[in-house]
Amino acid sequence: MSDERIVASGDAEAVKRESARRTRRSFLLGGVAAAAGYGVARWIVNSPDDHRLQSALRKTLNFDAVVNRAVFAERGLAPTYSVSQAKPLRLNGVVGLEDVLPVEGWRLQIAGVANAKSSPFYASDVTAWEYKYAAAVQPNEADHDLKKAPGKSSELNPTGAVDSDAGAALAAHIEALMKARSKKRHEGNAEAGVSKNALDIGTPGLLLSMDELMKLPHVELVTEFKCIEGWSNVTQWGGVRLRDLIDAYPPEKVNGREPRYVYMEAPNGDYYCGYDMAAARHQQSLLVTEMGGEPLKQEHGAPLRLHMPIKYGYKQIKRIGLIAYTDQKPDDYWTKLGYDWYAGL
Ligand SMILES: Nc1nc2c(c(=O)[nH]1)N[C@H]1C(S)=C(S)[C@@H](COP(=O)(O)O)O[C@H]1N2
Ligand SMILES: [Mo]
Repeated sequence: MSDERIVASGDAEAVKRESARRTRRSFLLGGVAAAAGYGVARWIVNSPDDHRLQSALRKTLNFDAVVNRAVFAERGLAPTYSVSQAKPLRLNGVVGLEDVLPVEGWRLQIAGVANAKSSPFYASDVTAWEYKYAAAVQPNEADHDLKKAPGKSSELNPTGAVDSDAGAALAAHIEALMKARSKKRHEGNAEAGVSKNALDIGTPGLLLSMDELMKLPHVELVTEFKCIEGWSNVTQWGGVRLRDLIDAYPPEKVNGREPRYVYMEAPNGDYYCGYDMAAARHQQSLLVTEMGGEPLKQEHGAPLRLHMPIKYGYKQIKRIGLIAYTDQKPDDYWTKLGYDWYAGL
């Protein structure tokens, strides 16, 4: 692991300039909305559905994304805070995290890499990697109660890395979450559907262990995590820049240029997210291995999750199993359920 510890905070002036710009943008968009008034409301109400939002609303979201990229080109920095301001992050969303996944049983699949064959980490079929889980907890769909899968608890701890206490702790966390949400409709993969970007069996690429990932420069970041549900939390993160991973394992060129997007998926394919290359290469986009100065917990996405402070929480995928470079705008779990693809802040 590298000793180099870099603080990814932007300088205070850059942050100030950025907030001034954002304020101007709010004015502009607010003004447009106010001026448009009744006509816009009719247009929205009468427009057909597009991914569960009326297409007019969808167009507005897409327009906002265009403005966002044109004005900021994803270069704006999210504000940073001191470590003393950081608080523990709540647990919010456990799609794809039903089992405990020790780091030894994990690999990062990378697809679309240039000259993959000449890499020592080359795999002729990255999908053949079998994630080795240590424990299983299964939500009972009927009452949102959680029970350990029978027969599984005695098989806990095959590696010694995760003991049954960790499994029980995760079960308790998930149970608390389900209780808190029991009045809401449960939306899982069954609803979002399988991602169109799921890799075909036989896709070549790289399989990286955590040891390899840890050779990239370590970065610390204290930023605000914002969930679209209306809460936020100043959180301390540690890990490596996604940008550094992309530079270390660069994508195969498409028509002589870099592909436009990065796609990520949790190991079982239940949760997935897409990012444009600018957001992926943003200096604050972090592949997280530590939270609050401690190793990342299972329920927060261990062994590896994404923090991307320029985007809402639903883009910050937990437990990354796959990173794929692609030139087609990738599928996104919450976009399929109606949220904006760009999710920019
Ligand atoms: N694998 C996975 N990643 C996920 C989710 C999820 O359900 N599964 N939920 C997302 C949403 S909506 C939010 S707000 C954040 C919550 O992260 P936290 O539980 O660490 O607070 O994770 C995001 N990443
Ligand atoms: Mo969220």
